[in-house]
Amino acid sequence: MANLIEKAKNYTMNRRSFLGLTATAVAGGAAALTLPGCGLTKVAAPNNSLTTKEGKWVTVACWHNCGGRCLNKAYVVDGVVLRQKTDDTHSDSPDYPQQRGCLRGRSQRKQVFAVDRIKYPMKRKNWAPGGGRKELRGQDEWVRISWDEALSIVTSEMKRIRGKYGNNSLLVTGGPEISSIMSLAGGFTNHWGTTSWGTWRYGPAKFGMEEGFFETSINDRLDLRNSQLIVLWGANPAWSAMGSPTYNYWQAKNAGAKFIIVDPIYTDTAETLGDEWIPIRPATDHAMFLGMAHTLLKEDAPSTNPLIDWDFLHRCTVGFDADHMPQGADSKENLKDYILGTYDSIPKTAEWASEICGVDPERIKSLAREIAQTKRVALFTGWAPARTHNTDSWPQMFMAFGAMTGHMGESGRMTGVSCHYNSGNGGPVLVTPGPSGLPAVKNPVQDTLNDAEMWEAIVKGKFTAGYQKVKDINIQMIYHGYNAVLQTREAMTTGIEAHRKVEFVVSVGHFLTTNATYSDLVLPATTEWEKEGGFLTGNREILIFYTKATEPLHEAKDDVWIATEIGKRLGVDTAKAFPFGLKQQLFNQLAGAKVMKEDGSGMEPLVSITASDIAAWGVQGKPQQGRITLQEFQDKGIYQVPRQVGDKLGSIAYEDFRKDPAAHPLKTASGKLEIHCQALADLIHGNGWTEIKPIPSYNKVTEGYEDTFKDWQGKVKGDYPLQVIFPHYLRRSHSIFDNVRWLREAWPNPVYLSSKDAQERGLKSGDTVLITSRYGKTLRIAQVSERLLPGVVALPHGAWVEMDEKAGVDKAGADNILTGPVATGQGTSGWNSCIVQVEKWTGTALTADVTWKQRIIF
Ligand SMILES: Nc1nc2c(c(=O)[nH]1)N[C@H]1C(S)=C(S)[C@@H](COP(=O)(O)OP(=O)(O)OC[C@H]3O[C@@H](n4cnc5c(=O)[nH]c(N)nc54)[C@H](O)[C@@H]3O)O[C@H]1N2
Ligand SMILES: Nc1nc2c(c(=O)[nH]1)N[C@H]1C(S)=C(S)[C@@H](COP(=O)(O)OP(=O)(O)OC[C@H]3O[C@@H](n4cnc5c(=O)[nH]c(N)nc54)[C@H](O)[C@@H]3O)O[C@H]1N2
Ligand SMILES: [Mo]
Repeated sequence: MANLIEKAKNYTMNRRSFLGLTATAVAGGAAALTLPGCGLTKVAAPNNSLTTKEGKWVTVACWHNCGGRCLNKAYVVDGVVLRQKTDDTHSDSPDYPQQRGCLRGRSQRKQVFAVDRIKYPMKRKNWAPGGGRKELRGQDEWVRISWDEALSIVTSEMKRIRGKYGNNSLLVTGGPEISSIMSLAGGFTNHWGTTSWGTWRYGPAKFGMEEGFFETSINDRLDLRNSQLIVLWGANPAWSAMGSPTYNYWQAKNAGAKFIIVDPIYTDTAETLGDEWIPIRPATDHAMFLGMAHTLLKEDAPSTNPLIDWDFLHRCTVGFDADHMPQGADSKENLKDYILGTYDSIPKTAEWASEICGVDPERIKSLAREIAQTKRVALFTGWAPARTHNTDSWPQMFMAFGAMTGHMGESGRMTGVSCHYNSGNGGPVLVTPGPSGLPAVKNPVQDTLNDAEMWEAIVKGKFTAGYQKVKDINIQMIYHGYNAVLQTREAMTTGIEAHRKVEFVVSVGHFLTTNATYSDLVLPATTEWEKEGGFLTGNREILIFYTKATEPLHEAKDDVWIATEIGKRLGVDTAKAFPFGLKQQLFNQLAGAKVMKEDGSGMEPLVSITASDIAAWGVQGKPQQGRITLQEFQDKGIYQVPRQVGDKLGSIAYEDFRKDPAAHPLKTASGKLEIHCQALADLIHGNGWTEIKPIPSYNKVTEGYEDTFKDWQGKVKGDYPLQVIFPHYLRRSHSIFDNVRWLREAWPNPVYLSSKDAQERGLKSGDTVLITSRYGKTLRIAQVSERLLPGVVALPHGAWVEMDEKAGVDKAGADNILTGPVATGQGTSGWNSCIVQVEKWTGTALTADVTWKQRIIF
């Protein structure tokens, strides 16, 4: 195996030979290499013996949680990936686009074959049963150990801790494999949250959006070309939805659509697609919508200036005005009177909104008019504006405005979430794998910690379990499976404290990530490239089937093996969780894969399987007839449903409902879209943190714009005068890829500051700055830009924390060092409501992180 790594290194270290090998294959990705200051200075002689050997192109996994759903192919010789390419399975066209990868996917061999992979099980030098010197977690040395010793330590600590404190003292933060085994072993404390969707997570199903609506709240991409105006509200597909979304939007632009982007940043999306950019303060979107709604209510005149779709409102919604209230509701509690200020004497005018959101009142009004007067509008939002504290009424307001303007349920007209892999492409899934057949195992422990409170619960021994229900909890072990929670959940400062408090911490993963750094024991896991295979789903039109590129590297083991070995040592019947192996699971998913019939009338089997396929795979199964052969699916590695304008596979969200709401009711008490929704208010109340009204009234955001002032009326700024947001960044998929040097070089991870804020602080691009919040401090090199609204700071999401313990300062720009344990509403992760100060750093200046020492242990 060591030899294999050496071979890979010889190739990956040699920039010139890399360029020679890949000049045609990675035209897009190669941009990364044209920048100066490459960290790859060590040039080894190329190992020519591999280049002369015949290899094979394999569809490999691009398995990270980014917005892209792209084809990634690797040219493999002797288990070494010599180059990568992307979709060339068919020629590209707007209707039937190739699924092209980004520079992260194309750098993936740099990740899988990296010198900083965790190669062996290892323990902290000063660890002892019970924790040893726990305060050294995060700064200790590592000692290589055998798998046998590692597994014995894990299981003896688990047994000891659960014997002393009970099963709910074991926190498992992720990994379905270990979760199943631990469930069989008496259970564990789980955690929950809204990481991605913010307040779109649990609330919208209450007021009438379909469960899993994120797939089905907007029309499909071909219909998008029928929209005349596309509003992207807090969505940046050019950065956070790789692959086809921006290309699909581009087709709508070619067809004549105008794009308006509403975002604190003049994003690459605004630059690429935008006709107009409206800069808005973070977490103030709800106020702006109220201002727009007020404008329409004031100016609407049904016969001379129709701006509001009263027909849609009256037939399909409840709660907008006093005459259309749900049963039992107080008729005064309607949205219209709230907006007009009938009972609270505060009309929510454009001027009222402007004070909060920072957009000129005339611009608020003109946008409202334009949306109302344009016939076919796509009103889209990403999740980012909802990843804010105490904005549980924002999704309902967004949908209420869509209903007011009637942009729902017709061609070219839609209102909803456009984000991640469904960006600009809604509708039911057209091709899907079958189930793996693994049984579900129920966790007998009920306790579950909300992400916002998770670390605090460990430190303080209490957590919120509902309205006026605070429960005791005594977590003493943390098992980190498939996740990066110490890095990616709020309140990392408290998180580090929690990790130094408990008796045992173990991590399973690929690199010395933040989770691993603060553990006692680290277990090396295989990447998807070293496993049997799997599927990439999400984009409704494609199913990617990837297979193994190389055997497990070093001493890495897959999560099933690790969980099973732990289970055996705990005396669990592991066959209850894993009755058969990975190959059979994969086969079951292939045999059960379904694709939509061409006439749209239902699903049919995707894959033809013969008796000899079954024999060759060595699995249990029956031959079947499908659309493509198993061999073809494996060779291509993708099935993409052919699409063309006018086919039967399109989708118009809420079309049936709009036509006949009585025959196609929504899943609400009234069967309609509930602009007055008691169930939503009850949900928030029941969680026990905050309260909202049944109508989408404005709630002050915790750590939002208002909180940047110590005196709001007098407009006197406080200690944290700036709002920070955390764009999902091209260098990484969350925390993944942060250590890949090509990507570090291409995307240096600065903090973006507006020129105005920089000038006021005497800062210029290249200066090292200190960013301070109520909860922590971090350093970054400043990038001063005209592309940011003054008052807003943008720190890219996901950099691996690098604490200077003495100074109490992180050097890497880790976003969650700045966020705090603030739980509101739906238990929302409110990343984009966080306030900070930025100042010049007087200590040692930072160097670009591509020059930093890699975390190579052995
Ligand atoms: N401040 C701030 N924080 C945020 C966000 C934000 O906008 N701002 N965004 C949030 C969002 S939207 C999300 S979805 C979360 C993401 O939060 P996470 O899911 O915690 O983040 P990832 O970085 O994707 O972490 C995945 C980890 O799993 C590991 N891994 C990958 N494959 C395997 C495997 O096969 N086995 C094992 N054992 N491990 C594996 C990877 O190496 C990586 O460390 O972050 C959230 N955090
Ligand atoms: N490159 C990359 N792509 C990713 C990911 C990644 O880590 N890296 N992660 C993936 C995952 S899991 C998720 S959940 C998605 C997240 O996808 P998004 O939520 O769309 O991503 P963000 O970059 O956080 O935000 C999108 C835009 O919203 C703006 N914004 C932030 N706050 C506000 C606000 O309060 N109001 C308004 N109007 N605009 C605001 C930001 O400036 C940004 O331009 O991205 C996915 N795609
Ligand atoms: Mo996410």
